[in-house]
Amino acid sequence: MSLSNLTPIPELYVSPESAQKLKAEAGDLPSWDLTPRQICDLELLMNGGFNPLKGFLTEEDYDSVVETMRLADGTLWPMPITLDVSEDFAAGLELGQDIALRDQEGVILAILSVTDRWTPNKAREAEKVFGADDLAHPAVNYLHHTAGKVYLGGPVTGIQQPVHYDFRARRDTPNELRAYFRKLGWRRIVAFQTRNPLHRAHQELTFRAAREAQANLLIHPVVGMTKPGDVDHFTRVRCYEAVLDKYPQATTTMSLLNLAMRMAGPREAVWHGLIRKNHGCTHFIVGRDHAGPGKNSAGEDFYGPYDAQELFREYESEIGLEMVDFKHMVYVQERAQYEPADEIEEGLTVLNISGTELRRRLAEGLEIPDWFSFPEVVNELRKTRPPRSQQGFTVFFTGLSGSGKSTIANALMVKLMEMGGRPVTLLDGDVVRKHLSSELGFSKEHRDINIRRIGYVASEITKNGGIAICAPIAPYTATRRAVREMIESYGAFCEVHVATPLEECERRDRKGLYRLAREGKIKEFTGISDPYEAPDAPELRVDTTGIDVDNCAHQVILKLEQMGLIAGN
Ligand code: PPS
Repeated sequence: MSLSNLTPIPELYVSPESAQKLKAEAGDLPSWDLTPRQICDLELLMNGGFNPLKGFLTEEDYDSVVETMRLADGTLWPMPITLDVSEDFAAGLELGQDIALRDQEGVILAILSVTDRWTPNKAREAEKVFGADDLAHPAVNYLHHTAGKVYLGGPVTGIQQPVHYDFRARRDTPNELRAYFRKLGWRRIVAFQTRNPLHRAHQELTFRAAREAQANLLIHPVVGMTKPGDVDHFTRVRCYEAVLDKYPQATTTMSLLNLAMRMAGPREAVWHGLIRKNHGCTHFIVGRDHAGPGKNSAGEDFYGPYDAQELFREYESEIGLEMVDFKHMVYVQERAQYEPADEIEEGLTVLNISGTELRRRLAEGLEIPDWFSFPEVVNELRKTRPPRSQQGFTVFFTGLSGSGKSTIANALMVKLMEMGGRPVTLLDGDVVRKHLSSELGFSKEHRDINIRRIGYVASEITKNGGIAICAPIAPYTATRRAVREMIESYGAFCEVHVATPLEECERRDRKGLYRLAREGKIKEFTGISDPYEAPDAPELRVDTTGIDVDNCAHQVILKLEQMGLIAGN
């Protein structure tokens, strides 16, 4: 079991000539524009990374995978790989029909022969696959808020690989890696899955894992989709390249995997194992809390720290890959070296920096000791994550019409401009509706589009180091959450609930809209004839009743200081 079988595995691509022909004919087919996650899934389907799958799961396979972690024929497969689409698109199809799958620029990557179409029970999928129907789980949130309502299934005919412009030399299909191992005579290969930068502890544990398994090492980082908020893959790959030099020459290689992770802990570990088996590996490192999604909405871990190792062990022979348990490595000061935490005698000084502590040190511009990481890695991280007081951020006001959002937002803008250092942009509700969303009304659908547009612009401002101040009503929790996610991948998000009560807003009725709404002359008016879902846990809540604007804006400034976003004097 521990010697690799490096013969090629089946791919779903047709010959270049057939691909050319299919492409020419596909112009007449209905087209589905793939989402970023679907592009990742499709790439691994086509290149054999998801072998033995031959396409997107049928309904029967899906049910079986969800319930039993097996395809309907009994083959082990723990993750539903489904093509989610909109109801409108699905309604226009007939079973048996071919559809063209296109990337975001419209290039046809594959043809899907639709054999199945169904509306999944997403709550059941969440419970069974991710362990809880809890929106704090990133994949459950995706399932309910991003994925389409209908699933299509059927075999895929591969036309061409998704195009990547970055790190091309570092991307390998399973067959390319197999050929590489074959060429170098590597027969035992231990894979290390990662979505984080590598520091000295990781280097030490992977090095030890390879030694223990008497295997060569494949560092196999995920560059498709990882957990929201992770260090972007461009930075990570530059870090990995720096660390690669620290391994003994000719024992180790690195290849990038365009996988869209689901953070499904134990099931994900089994899935990762099958994927690495397809890539020609014989051993797989499974650590503490493998592919863990973080805390659930009750503040507890979704999975036990060793659940993934246990499930993997149960299926080890079926996966066909040996597990190498992750040894939690810590730094022993007296010996000036890393050792497994469970092997250290009492009385020695153990040093460790957690992920959270590292982020804090980077955010505050503090020193990161040499025993923890490599100077090259720290340097890369600092370039991407300057201290918080130099990063972009977004202040997002939400509240009823007339609650005082715009007035406070204006005051805040002036105060921030007085401080200087970063450009400030105000995306006020009325201004946005004039310049960005003039065609939109106030239905739920239109409000959501409006807020997502604001979120998008704010995320671009944040990404580029500016301050965005938004002040729409933004009445829906789910949409505000989506905006938060968009922005938090680039910088901080400070939600301010302007909680002035409805009676007070109506009493002020600055624009005379409440009167018209009461008279039924304005439909769907927030607070009167349309809902407002107040935020549960905003960074700050202010009520303008009896407090002047300057004071409210000052409260926001204090909050921003507390969050480390503006440096105190
Ligand atoms: S939303 O829900 O976030 O998209 O709304 P927003 O873009 O902030 O627009 C709010 C301003 O539009 C005016 N207006 C209405 N508000 C709520 N409901 C209805 N039906 C409506 N029709 C017009 C209103 O003046 C809001 O301005 P603010 O600044 O909030 O008082």
